[in-house]
Amino acid sequence: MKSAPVMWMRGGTSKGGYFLASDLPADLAQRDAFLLGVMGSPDPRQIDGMGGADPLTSKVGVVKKSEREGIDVDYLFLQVFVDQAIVTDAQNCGNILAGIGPFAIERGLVAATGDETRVSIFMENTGQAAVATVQTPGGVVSYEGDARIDGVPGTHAPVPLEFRDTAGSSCGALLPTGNVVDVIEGVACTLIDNGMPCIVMKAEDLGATGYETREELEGEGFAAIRAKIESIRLAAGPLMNLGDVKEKSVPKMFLVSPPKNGGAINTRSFIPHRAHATIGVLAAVSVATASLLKGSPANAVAQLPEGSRKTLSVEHPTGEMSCVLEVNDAGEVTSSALLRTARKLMDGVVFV
Ligand code: NQM
Repeated sequence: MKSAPVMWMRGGTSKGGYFLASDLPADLAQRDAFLLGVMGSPDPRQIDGMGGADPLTSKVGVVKKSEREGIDVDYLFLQVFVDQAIVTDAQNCGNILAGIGPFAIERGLVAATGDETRVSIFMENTGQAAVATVQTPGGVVSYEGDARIDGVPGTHAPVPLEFRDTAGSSCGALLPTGNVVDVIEGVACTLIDNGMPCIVMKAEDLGATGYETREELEGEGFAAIRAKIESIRLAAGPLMNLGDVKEKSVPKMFLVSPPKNGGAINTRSFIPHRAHATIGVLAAVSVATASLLKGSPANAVAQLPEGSRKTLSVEHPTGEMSCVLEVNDAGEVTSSALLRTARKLMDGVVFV
């Protein structure tokens, strides 16, 4: 295949190509080869493709009308590696998810229902559902508005996202080892999956402050810590039911420290080999959930609000992401909600 219709969108703090499933090759090897060509991978600069030389801008959403009860569309997320010839569905992405509702309405898969349209989305990567609320004044998707999210300049139309039952999305259980803390390579870690497989560690236990910039995290001075983080990740993969994770983009790795700007917890994330400029959506939900677990490294540094409906502001290198968590009497997180925005950047045909 040499070309396909595509919409390029920013979803949250990520960016990528949004395709109808019917516009991509049905054969998975052919699909992946096509998408590598679209992004210009493998090449650290992705000079011969649309990718932005960053895992956060080398992403794909594949959408089709759903045949599932109560669901509007099915969404498959694909991470196209930048410098390796890998396309993986082993992770979900809550940022690209923010563009799925608008895209589904724009492509006529979902009819607008008044000023706001709720789109229910089945996330094929993890077999779970989300609901996105899209602004549709006059029945047309609007990207303009007053909502602001850290990591994105300006303001845009709000796209609130709601999740239920995300525990164990990829690992089979919220705590795949059954433990709040596992000590790996001498470091106390929480191996957790509330929508995204994550490993949460105290920054200070790795010799970091937790307040480094993305450049510092990716610099020479941090190389030894990065190597340690990667060896913990490789050891933890099988414990999290993810198998050998050498060539997988999960689990994501988190260094946590006390909040500095009035939030609940401060984070620095590796996804897993680049430092995140902000934080992933389901990753933030997973880290916020870890912070509620007594005895966990995250709990030790967190400032937690009272009540069964908690807004946890998760601080990251360029601001914060507020996660609204509903907690039941047993202290378990039953649902989460976050604010994102999205924007249509172009609609056309991409060539390889
Ligand atoms: O955790 C990046 C992103 C993500 C993932 C990554 C995400 C999520 O910020 O739901 O959004 O972890 O590779 O887009």
